[in-house]
Amino acid sequence: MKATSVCLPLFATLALSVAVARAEAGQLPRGVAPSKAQLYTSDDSGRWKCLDGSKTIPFSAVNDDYCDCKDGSDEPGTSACGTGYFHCTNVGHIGSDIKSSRVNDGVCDPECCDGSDEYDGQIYCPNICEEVGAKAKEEQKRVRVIQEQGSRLRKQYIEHGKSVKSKMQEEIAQLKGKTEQLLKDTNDARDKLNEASEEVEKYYEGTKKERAAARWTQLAPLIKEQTRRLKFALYTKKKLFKTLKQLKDNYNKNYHDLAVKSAVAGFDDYLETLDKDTDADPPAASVEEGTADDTEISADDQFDKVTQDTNIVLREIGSLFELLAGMAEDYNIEYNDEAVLAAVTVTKDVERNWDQIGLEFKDDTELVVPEEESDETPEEKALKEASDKAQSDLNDAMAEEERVKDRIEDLTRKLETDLGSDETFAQLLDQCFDYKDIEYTYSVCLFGDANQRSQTTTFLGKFSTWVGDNYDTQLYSGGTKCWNGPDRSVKLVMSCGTENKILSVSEPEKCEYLFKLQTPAVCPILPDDDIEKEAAAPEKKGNTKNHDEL
Ligand code: MAN
Repeated sequence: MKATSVCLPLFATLALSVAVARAEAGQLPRGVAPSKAQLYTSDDSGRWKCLDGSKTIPFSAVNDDYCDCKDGSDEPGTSACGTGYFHCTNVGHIGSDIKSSRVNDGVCDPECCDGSDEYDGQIYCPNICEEVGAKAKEEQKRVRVIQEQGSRLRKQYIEHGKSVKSKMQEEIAQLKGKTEQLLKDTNDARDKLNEASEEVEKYYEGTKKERAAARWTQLAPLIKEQTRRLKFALYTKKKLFKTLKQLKDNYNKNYHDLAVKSAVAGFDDYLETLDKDTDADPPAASVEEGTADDTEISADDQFDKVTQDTNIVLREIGSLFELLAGMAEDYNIEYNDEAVLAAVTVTKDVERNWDQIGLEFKDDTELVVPEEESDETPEEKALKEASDKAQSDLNDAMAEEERVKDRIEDLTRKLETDLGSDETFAQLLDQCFDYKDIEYTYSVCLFGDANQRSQTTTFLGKFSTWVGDNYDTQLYSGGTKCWNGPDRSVKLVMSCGTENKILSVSEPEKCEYLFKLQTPAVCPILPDDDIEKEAAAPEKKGNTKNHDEL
């Protein structure tokens, strides 16, 4: 039915009583939507029943500015009831209902672009429906274009989702079929490596003596030199020991020479530690150089042993010499104690000798053990190569097993993920998006993690669930705990758009973030027919059935 009875703004001089005119026969009462016309007809005796059935009144009482019905249905065109609804026809745009209390309230309601809600002359509300309608149509067109493109993309996502899912299922079945063989391959490779290692071992065991002898030949000069140094050190130590012993036995106790007494006391202490610490004196056997025939000890061990023994003796020389040198510095020459004088002479001798020969104990003349000469035999080379190959085969087999295991895990996770109706979200699975604001860069990998980055990265949560039934809102939870607040979490709300993009990020509550993502994945699915017709519309305007609906 056409809306012919709607009043446009009346002249300001018109009185309210006139404005609240009773419906003429065949005319719709003011404020009644054309779709409700059937409800506003009088019976044969000119009476009308409130829509809630609460009362029957004369039809002429409809819109008489007096509220008769409980539901306010008798006053759709006045504010007498306030509880009913006034319909603005809004020709040129879309009709709308407003609360009847807003009729003639002196405010041009934006819902009534035709100004029909203000007809008592208090205020003039121009009809701007053409303009508003044109704008709304423009906006509708813009949205429609996005939805059409989005719909096409979403259909592609769905196709992709279906094929990806079945491919994943095939792959997982194929990989699972392979795992037993891979395990066997790894075990075989491990057995082969063990065999090859045993062969190498055996070879080394068999050539052990030969190699030990070669090493003895190689290190012999070094061991010889180290042994010579040890002998010299032992000789010096003995000399110092003997000197102190003679001093202790023969010095004249009547002189009370403190320097001498201190040296003797120090020697007594030394003797005491010697009793307790048997290791302090190197065993005589160490002085032997050893030979290649010596199967008990390797050349390297022999060299280490002689070197360690030398170091022990050097430390002792240090202690003994210190006692004598201290005394030689401070003793009382006046006493002319023969034992003391003899000890001082030996001390000076050792000092002189040490300055010349002892130089070789300095760090820069340290003996350095060379690497073992490897005259690799062809057999050894072949065995080593076989062992290396077996090791690398085992590594490859293990890596392949691991790769297949990881892939199965990844595929299982993806297959178990709720990718929305028609698997739409398979396209976005693990796709990541960033959004930069002044302070932070936010990121989310769909069905994965959300983060907040500045100097450091703060974990905002992991995908936990869809919210509601529309597949347009996701929750990421279990993020880093907020100081004095909850664990961080993200609500990701999606809207239709032609590209995947985060539009905004906010933090409505402390540590509770709101990401707005635009994506074709939530665009409405339009029938292909509609889209084709839309695309063809400019050329075939006349033939396009739905065009006016845009
Ligand atoms: C960091 C950021 C903010 C958050 C505060 C809470 O600064 O994660 O987003 O509001 O911590 O202390």
